[in-house]
Amino acid sequence: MIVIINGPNLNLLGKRSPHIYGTRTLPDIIKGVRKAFPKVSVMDFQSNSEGSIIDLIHQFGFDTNCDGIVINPGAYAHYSLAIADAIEAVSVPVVEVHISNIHAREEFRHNSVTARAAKAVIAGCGTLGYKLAVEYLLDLDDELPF
Ligand code: CA2
Repeated sequence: MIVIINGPNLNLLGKRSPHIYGTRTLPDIIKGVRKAFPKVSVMDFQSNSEGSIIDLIHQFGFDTNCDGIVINPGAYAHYSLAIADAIEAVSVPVVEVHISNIHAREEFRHNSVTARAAKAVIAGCGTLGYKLAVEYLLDLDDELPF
């Protein structure tokens, strides 16, 4: 099982700012992931609240049936030490995804405090990043030693 968690404002995807985040809505993106991995059970959540995101990380982060968590923390990536601590605390591997290339944007987006705790980070691949993250998590058994 893979869990996908999307943070604040990502429920607005496809409705505004298509030049930055594309035209796909969040349900479209999740549908695309399920279609790409038909044998994998994909659970998805979106929350605008920091505490709920932390609760989800705790809920699935110790679940032996969970192969990994894909998280787009949205703007929380840039300052939520609480979400960073939650990611660091859990045993399930976590991949952080950003749709846009945060390093090519405003300076305040260049740093991700949550990325420090993640096993891998994907940024700037558009909504394809979610599929790449799932592929990586499912492939972790063949991981290279770095
Ligand atoms: O690139 C990403 O995926 C981000 O995590 C998206 C966040 C942003 O704060 C991060 O720096 C990078 C913002 C999500 C807001 O999404 C919107 C979508 C449509 C319209 C308005 C906001």
